[in-house]
Amino acid sequence: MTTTFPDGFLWGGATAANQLEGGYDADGKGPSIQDVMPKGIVAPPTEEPTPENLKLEGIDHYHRFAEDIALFAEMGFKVYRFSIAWSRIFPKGDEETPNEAGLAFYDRLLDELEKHGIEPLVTISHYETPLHLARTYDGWVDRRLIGFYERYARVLFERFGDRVKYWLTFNEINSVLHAPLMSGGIWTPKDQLSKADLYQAIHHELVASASATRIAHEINPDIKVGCMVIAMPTYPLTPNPADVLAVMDADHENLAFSDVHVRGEYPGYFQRTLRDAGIVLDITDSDRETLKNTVDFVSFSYYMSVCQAAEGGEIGEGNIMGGIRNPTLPASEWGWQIDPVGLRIVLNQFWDRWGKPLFIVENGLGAKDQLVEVDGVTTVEDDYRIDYLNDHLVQVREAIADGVNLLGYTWWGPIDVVSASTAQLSKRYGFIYVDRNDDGSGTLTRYRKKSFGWYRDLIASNGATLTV
Ligand code: BGP
Repeated sequence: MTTTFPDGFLWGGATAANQLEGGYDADGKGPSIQDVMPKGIVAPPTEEPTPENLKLEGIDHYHRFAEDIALFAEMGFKVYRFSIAWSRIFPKGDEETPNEAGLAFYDRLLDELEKHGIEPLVTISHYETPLHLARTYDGWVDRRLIGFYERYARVLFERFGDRVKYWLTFNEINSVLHAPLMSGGIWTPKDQLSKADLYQAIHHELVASASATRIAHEINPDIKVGCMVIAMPTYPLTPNPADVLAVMDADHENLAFSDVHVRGEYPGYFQRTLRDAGIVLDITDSDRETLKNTVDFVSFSYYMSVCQAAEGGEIGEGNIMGGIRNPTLPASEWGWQIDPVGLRIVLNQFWDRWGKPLFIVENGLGAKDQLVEVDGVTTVEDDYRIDYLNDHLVQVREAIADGVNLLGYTWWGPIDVVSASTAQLSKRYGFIYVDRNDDGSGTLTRYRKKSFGWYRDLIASNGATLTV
């Protein structure tokens, strides 16, 4: 058996608290923005949590985490990426002292991972800003969020820093321009926000991220902190230089966030964007110093590529930012275009650009699954998911052969969770099926899909069972 995956490659899966935990008000948890987003990003938030919001119960991981982690262990996971719900730790977000019961929950979760020898990878903020911070401060538009986040991050590093080596500061930080509420906790509706407000919010998040990196390294120099961005390779729709230039502009908008995280300062093209828009950001000398605390690695989600053009082209569906449809590629049932080669391209692009270790912390296929009985066992014959996974990992193997330094790969939603964009449960990513439906019905029983055994064998062989 041959494999180009390095020894110690971190195979696993990734989730986010608000999409699977449930227990939305358990043990002193305060409401987060997700508790009032019953439709994800496809409709405005509600005033109060409403029963039709599937995230309030999620898949009840809050009470079933031991069972779920045992299933991950059965697949041989080396790493599990999860997020900490900010409002479990600081229910409103601006308190002085944390909620002990919230911290204790993550102690128990980490105990379970340790029992199975699974390395934790923790996202500090995954689309779940405390609702109070959104409503009272308008989220990251307000500079005071930096201090609240620093306090929160410090509590986490002090409590868990000797048990958790890998940390991510913000999930998909480059999505703020596209999903201001979900990504930036910004309560003002998107169409009423000025560009200046959005860029100021971005600046505050970037400073908070760098500050958290500094705090983590002070508390424990062994901690590795990464940024996390949506990777969306962008192709010119035609060879027309104007289209290639449109790609450059789109790349700049997407990559600025990691450029700052890796280089510790704003790139020239970003400053030009601000100049051209007549925006003068409030950036203090102390902010500039803080930004110099650069990340140890770059992590990203990868679902799809897009095209860009100076004019024309048909806008397609996509992961938050989207773009022009590529006429050469197939798409998922939700219109996200499937492009395994794009993953190799983006891995090379990122490695060439930053020379920092990379981590694929999300990749996956949302699909409608059908439960069936096979030899008396309830399962899902999800060959489409296996094909997607196989084809993407073949390209990952190629990228590693190209010389890319890759720490690991975590499949998005190894167990079915509530979708971030549409808040559906029927958009399933898991190797484990959860009996819960979009109308909230279901027993919450877990079933192993066909992909469960496929991924288990793949991990056991360190990638050697891939087929071309
Ligand atoms: C990413 C988010 C995740 C996740 C994933 C799949 O953008 O970081 O939280 O949900 O996309 O997206 P969706 O759930 O919308 O299908």
